Amino acid sequence: MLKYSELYPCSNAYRSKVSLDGLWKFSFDPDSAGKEEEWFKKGIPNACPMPVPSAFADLFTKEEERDYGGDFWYATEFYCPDDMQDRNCFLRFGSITHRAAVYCNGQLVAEHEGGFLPVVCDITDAVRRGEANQLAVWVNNELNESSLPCGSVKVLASGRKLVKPYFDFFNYAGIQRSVYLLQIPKHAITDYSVTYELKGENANINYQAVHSGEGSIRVSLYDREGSLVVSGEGSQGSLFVEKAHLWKVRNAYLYTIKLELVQDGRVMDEYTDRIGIRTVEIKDGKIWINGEAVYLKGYGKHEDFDVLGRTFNWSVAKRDFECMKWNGANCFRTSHYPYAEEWYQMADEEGFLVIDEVAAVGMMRSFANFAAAGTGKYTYFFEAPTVPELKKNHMLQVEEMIMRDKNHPSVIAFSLFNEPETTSDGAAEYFRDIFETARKLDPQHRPLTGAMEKNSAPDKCKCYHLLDFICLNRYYGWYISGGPEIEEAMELFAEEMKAWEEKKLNVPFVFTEFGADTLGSEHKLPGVMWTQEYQEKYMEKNFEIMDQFPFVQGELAWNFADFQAQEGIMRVNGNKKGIFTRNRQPKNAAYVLKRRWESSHLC
Ligand code: GCB
Repeated sequence: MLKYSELYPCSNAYRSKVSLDGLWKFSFDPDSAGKEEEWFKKGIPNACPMPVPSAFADLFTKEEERDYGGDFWYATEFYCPDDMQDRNCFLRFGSITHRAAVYCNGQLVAEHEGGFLPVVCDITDAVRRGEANQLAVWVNNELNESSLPCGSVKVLASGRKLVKPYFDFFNYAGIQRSVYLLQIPKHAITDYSVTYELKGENANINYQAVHSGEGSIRVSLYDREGSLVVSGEGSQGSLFVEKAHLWKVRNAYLYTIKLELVQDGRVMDEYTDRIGIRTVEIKDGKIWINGEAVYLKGYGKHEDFDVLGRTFNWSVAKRDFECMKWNGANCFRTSHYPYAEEWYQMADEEGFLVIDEVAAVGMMRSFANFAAAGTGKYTYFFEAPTVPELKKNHMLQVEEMIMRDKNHPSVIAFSLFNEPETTSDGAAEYFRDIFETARKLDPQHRPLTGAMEKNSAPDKCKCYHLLDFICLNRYYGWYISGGPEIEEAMELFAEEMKAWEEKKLNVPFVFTEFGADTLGSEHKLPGVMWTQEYQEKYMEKNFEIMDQFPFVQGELAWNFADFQAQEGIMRVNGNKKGIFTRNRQPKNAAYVLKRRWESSHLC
């Protein structure tokens, strides 16, 4: 029941959700002693107060705390009311990064691998109703070559563990999303999905609902004003919507769908959600939403903000959407992991298109994949003994992501990787299976893709044929021939594009990354690398090449905003490729994108 809790928590006459966010207790466990010493029963020693949700790293002032790698614990007490004895009881964490074990009153209630998708614990038997309950959570933030994302751990001479990501963002960890106590009827709606067919000005919503226990399903659809549009009965069926209001790009219309579980004329459970009628199709080398071709304009993003780290925050999300709307964007990629569900809710409301990415990043053995990409260096990643375990985790997380996000109208595609080594037969076999699995899971059969770095060249890549549209991450004029050599870089860029063109793939290409590190403080005329003037020039030059190839159907600049990354000689307190600063103010290049994205030739 409620496997992965695909349904976002809601409260109504049958269900209750109570937030457990607040000040919890927190303790590092560098010797991994907690499980054996039963801290989940005895309480966690040397605890300090810690907000939940939060990412602990940037809250501390000592290096060994910020950069901590290993086990750590959270604990809190929560009260469970006793007026819902007939309900099942769950805890739902939006995510726990990267792996967790949850204990309720000393009893293990869930274990979970993967740091970016919900952790749901059935505590019906463990909870004490009408009393205070003890909750303890073991967390570990280490990375290895079978975790998503990939990385490794180095033990320093001092004995301290240092997590070494194979990717370019800070390894923020902890309970970074909200926690809810849920009370759900014993016989409940456990999942639903919708698909759409447009018929002239009308539409069919094909729905499928899953429930536990006896009973039958009743479905009702309400318009924006709350008026009933159509209703239906049965676990699956079709709702005919006359003169349907479509969910359009940057012009969203959301209906409310209400599902009820009825037994002998009595409603046992109800679940409501907001859905949008829209179709997605890849055809004739273009991306079509509701039968209209759309050019993707926007960003690769991160969940990242000063002090908050990767903690979800509604105000940051709101500001991000306002900035993206201001410069004419219509799309973003959840690079490089599934974001908090609230991001997708906002995208649904705002009519943004989302490429939803699983945390399959770092599948190339390199501590600076951004620098290693394009060098031709080969690391035999998909020939390692860790691959079967990695693949198992990858498949599970693809499944959890699709289960969680399948009903969001904003989600128009799933990205199943970022920059793996795609040049070996091992990779081809690995990704064939991942894509096959994903294709079976999505009821809407949305396009599947993955973002490919420079080594995934037209003559070397063994995986591009799996992608419904091809996503390229390219840094011509930055990692490749930057600064005074930018004209040469553009020649190389055009050469690569011609090679793709010659393949006559007839699928759309989207640039999912292109960018130049730029310090908000630096100006120079004429521009040099790291100045705002250079970022402007870089963007303009790249666009000149993209515009020469009609099969380019989208451009998502890297990155929406500056973000925190691991320390190193290539990063100045984080990655500075933001078009906006980390506190969400525009750099000069934001105006270049605004002019371009608001001009009609890209519509
Ligand atoms: C990439 C990665 C991204 C990095 C970016 C960069 O190719 O996909 O995670 O942040 O390059 O800025 O180097």
